Amino acid sequence: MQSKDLSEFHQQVSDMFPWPKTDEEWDRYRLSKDQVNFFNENGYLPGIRMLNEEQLAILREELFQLIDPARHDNSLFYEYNSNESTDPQTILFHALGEWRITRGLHDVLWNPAFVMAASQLLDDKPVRFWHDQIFYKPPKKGGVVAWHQDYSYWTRTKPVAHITCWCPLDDATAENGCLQYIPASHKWGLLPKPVIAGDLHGIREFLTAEQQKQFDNAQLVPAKAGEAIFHHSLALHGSGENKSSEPRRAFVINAFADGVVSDTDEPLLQGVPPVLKGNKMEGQFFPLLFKGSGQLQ
Ligand SMILES: O=C(O)CCC(=O)C(=O)O
Repeated sequence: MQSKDLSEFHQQVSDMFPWPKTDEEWDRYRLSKDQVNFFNENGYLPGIRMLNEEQLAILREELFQLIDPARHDNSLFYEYNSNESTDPQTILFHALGEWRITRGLHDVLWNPAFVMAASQLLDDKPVRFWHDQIFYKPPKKGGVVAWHQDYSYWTRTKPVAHITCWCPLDDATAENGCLQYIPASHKWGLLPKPVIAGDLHGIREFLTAEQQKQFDNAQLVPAKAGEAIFHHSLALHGSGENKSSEPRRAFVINAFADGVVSDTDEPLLQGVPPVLKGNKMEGQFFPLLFKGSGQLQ
């Protein structure tokens, strides 16, 4: 049976993430100036609490169902790769489009903690949804995500005004393949795109000697379950194998400042009607999530 397509609903369909009613309630989610400065300087910002234990339990259960193609209809995913790893020894599950299928992963787009931080890190602009992702690294043999810049896969949209929120459902550690960043690499400009689940260091051949040297300063960024890391779409990042005996599960929300346009006449995501070149990204698949941190609703 085909699931109901939750992309038709541009608000929460559950009461999982209570929407603040007053400016004071919103202030709970507001990033400090130091946090915004850290992001602008380094291109990433860890330690943003997104989910409590109850919300974590719901999203873990949804993800558990989604990674098993026998347990749900996966025709609504934009992409569904049970194993995207190019290394036969490892497995990397990677899918896009879960917001269309399960209630919690739909409603988390309207999580006040997400929309407030995203808007502040996009210079207080309104936040529009681009797409979501699941990355699941199974125990012992979880594959790598190669060093990359997210925008290198998104040049069909412009200008660069995109943000990523990466949220682990398990504590992410050096042993199970937490994210790693090169601080300030978002100031390097656009690099070529590597094969995402290919050689961890594939990008290096495109880097200058000076950029290569910055790998000495790469930061492993462990994160608690439910605590997100935000990053700039030009920040160079990747993640290693999961060698632990537990899974490493994460979902990702990709968004951009309202006003980003399509730069192609082709479909922007598989199965989604094209937004013609030069036209604003909006409509059923690209909902406005938040009017902006200066204009609370
Ligand atoms: O989950 C991972 O290890 C990689 C995530 C990632 O690269 C991203 O969200 O851009």
